[in-house]
Amino acid sequence: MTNHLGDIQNSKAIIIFGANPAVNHPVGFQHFLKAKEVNNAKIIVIDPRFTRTAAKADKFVQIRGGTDIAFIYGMLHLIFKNGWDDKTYNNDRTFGIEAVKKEAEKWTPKVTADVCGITEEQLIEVTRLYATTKPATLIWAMGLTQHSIGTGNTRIAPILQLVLGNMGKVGGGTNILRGHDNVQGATDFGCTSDSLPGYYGLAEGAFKHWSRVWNVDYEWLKSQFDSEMMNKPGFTLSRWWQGVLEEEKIYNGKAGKIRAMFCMGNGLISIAQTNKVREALNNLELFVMVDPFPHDAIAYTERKDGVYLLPAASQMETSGSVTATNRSAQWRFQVVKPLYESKPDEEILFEFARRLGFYDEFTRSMTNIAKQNGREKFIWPDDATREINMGMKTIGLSGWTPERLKDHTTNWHLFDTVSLKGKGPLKDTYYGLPWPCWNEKHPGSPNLYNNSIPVMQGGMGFRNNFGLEQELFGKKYNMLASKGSVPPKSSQKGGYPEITADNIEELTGKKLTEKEKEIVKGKNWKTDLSMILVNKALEAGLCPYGNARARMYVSTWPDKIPLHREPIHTPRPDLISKYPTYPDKVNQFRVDTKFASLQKDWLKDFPFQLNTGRIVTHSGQGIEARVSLALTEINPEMYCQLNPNTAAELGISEGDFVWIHSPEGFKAKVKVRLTYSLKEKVVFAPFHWAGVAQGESLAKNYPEGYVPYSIGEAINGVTNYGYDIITQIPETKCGLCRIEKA
Ligand SMILES: Nc1nc2c(c(=O)[nH]1)N[C@H]1C(S)=C(S)[C@@H](COP(=O)(O)OP(=O)(O)OC[C@H]3O[C@@H](n4cnc5c(=O)[nH]c(N)nc54)[C@H](O)[C@@H]3O)O[C@H]1N2
Ligand SMILES: Nc1nc2c(c(=O)[nH]1)N[C@H]1C(S)=C(S)[C@@H](COP(=O)(O)OP(=O)(O)OC[C@H]3O[C@@H](n4cnc5c(=O)[nH]c(N)nc54)[C@H](O)[C@@H]3O)O[C@H]1N2
Ligand SMILES: [Mo]
Repeated sequence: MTNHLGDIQNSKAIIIFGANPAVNHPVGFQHFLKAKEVNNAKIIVIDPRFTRTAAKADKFVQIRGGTDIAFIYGMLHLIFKNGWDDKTYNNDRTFGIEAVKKEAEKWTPKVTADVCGITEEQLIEVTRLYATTKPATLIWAMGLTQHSIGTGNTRIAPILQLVLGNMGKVGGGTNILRGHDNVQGATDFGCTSDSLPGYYGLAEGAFKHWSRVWNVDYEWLKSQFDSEMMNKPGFTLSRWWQGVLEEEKIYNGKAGKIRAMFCMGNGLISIAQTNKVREALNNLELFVMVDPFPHDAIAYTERKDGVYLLPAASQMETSGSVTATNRSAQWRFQVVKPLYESKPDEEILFEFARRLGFYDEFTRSMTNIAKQNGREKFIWPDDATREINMGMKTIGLSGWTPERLKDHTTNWHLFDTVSLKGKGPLKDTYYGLPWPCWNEKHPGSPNLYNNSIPVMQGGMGFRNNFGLEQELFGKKYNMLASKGSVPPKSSQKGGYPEITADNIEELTGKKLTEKEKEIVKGKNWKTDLSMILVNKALEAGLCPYGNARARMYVSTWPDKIPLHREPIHTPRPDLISKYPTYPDKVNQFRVDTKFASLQKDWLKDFPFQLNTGRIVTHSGQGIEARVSLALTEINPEMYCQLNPNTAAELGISEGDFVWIHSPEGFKAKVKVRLTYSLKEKVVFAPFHWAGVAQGESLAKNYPEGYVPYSIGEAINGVTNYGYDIITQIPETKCGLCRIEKA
């Protein structure tokens, strides 16, 4: 999220792609409604379903799933044609618009309407409204990401905002509504298989940086790995099962196939190919589940040994910082001590580290921090937070001291909900210190890339992350921002590169002492633990990461600019030759991923489109709500939705059971609810149920006395094979299926 929920109240137009905040972010959605009521903002919803969010919209366009790139190019076509693009902004602050313009030429209203399944008038009306209203914000969530072209989707949306000059503006930006409590924090802290904490990557330099922070010898760290694999991304959550089953080639170094699984806080049945997950669970040698609840995934294995369920304490029983969707942090204070035998996650991890023989290394930097503060033992989670302050420069977490975070949380009544600005003792800070919060004096950055305010008030340009020069159409482009395009009070008059020991004196115009020079030698702002480089840059009004151009064109990616590609299982096979998916990909996160080899005309056998998502009374994989009697009572059973006309054609009535068949040969038995919110031949199903597999109840497999109040077919048993080309997120929003009356 570049801006924040309150800031949406400053928007005059809000376009929502593939998000249903009325249902999934009902508290945050209040800000959208206020923008409409108080600021007369126009809400535009682009979704294959007429959702509760769409019910509040001024304009709703019911596009075919998986065609957002086409739709946005259709908008861009009209924007360029009518001169609605912000030329000064793009001249000064972006790179690659020529390539976008060239692609947009192809997307006339006629072509776009055909691909998206809409009318030309709808596209024209929405584009005129959105492009001529400022400031305007763009919202997205899972409707854009869960596709084989998910990465393309999440690039084209900011490109639209850049072309219109909406990025880095109050009331503008791209506001991506994140999922779980603290999912932003989990991402920042490196819970992905291709990066160390803080997006440092997996290169040797990244490991060396963190070994300095952790105070462990780099060689020791290296010795923990199969050296060949240390710098390679691991398996992803969506494909771990392939590493167990080894049906296809895996690239897992000396270790070979996966034999053990330790799962902490995930539903497991929430990923696509549930039947493969089930098989993999049965084939592990060891399966450890750390969760507050006796979990559905346990029921998916028949095994009687090698399975351990460790009771985790819940969030009420733990404390520490959690990061909200807008990159701001709050301190969570413990409400009660862990009940019964449960333990907080970190204690379980400490215990593992102890038994595996690396507790000392695991906790060393916290112990050092304690000693520096005259204490014998580290304090959890305060000293862990201080460790992060020291190491996570990339996203600017140095200013998130435990003291400041607690101060903000306990005094939250002192902050304005629209601007996030504090009052009284907390004036000149923004609530939760949204990152980057460069140092202990920095107020946090409510809106990313806002170059109209000084860096020490939360301003900045775009990050200099991709070198100083790029080539496009045979011409070389400087990647730094133009002269004049710079936050006020800066020692530089225009663009500048990221801060290093070598350029700091020249950029700030200030000399370092000999001692300082010695300390920062060979370092840059990301790796200098002394903070000298960051602090000196800030004193000169410079942003540590530089002041560069936002990049629309990426020469090293499969799609240099986003391209529309039909879903692997497309309901428009006639469009495959024009908009084919990618070639199959070899060794992506240690497995091969199929694209082109699977894309064909599936339609004659699987004539219905399958879309999945959420309902308000249930959550995620569902265990947390299906063990609540009150919530289960509101939505007691798994179901799918169908358009009444489609149902009538199949002789299906409300309440009938159907079999949903997938191209992979799996099936699910589900009750039908009828609704005109879906177009004909589209099926929608929530993914909150588990405990029934291809019609078979797994109730017998739960620990005795722990069957949830409601179990049901997991729709991920039939969501189709399909993964994003960069991230490997499953294509759960765009599949095909066949429906038969059960
Ligand atoms: N009550 C409740 N709230 C939740 C959750 C929950 O489980 N229950 N989960 C949380 C989590 S983890 C997350 S990630 C968020 C997710 O929040 P959302 O992304 O809002 O959730 P979804 O319902 O998965 O999908 C959003 C919308 O995308 C639409 N869509 C599907 N395909 C396409 C497409 O190709 N293009 C477009 N434009 N739209 C499409 C769907 O029809 C749906 O209306 O919600 C969070 N909030
Ligand atoms: N078909 C389809 N599939 C989807 C999606 C979709 O839209 N369609 N959406 C995807 C998305 S966006 C998401 S985020 C996933 C969600 O899928 P999951 O992440 O599997 O969902 P949750 O049910 O939230 O799982 C969280 C688990 O953590 C446990 N837990 C809660 N607090 C703690 C704690 O403090 N410690 C520990 N150790 N455990 C805890 C809960 O009891 C629960 O079992 O599903 C994905 N799958
Ligand atoms: Mo999510």
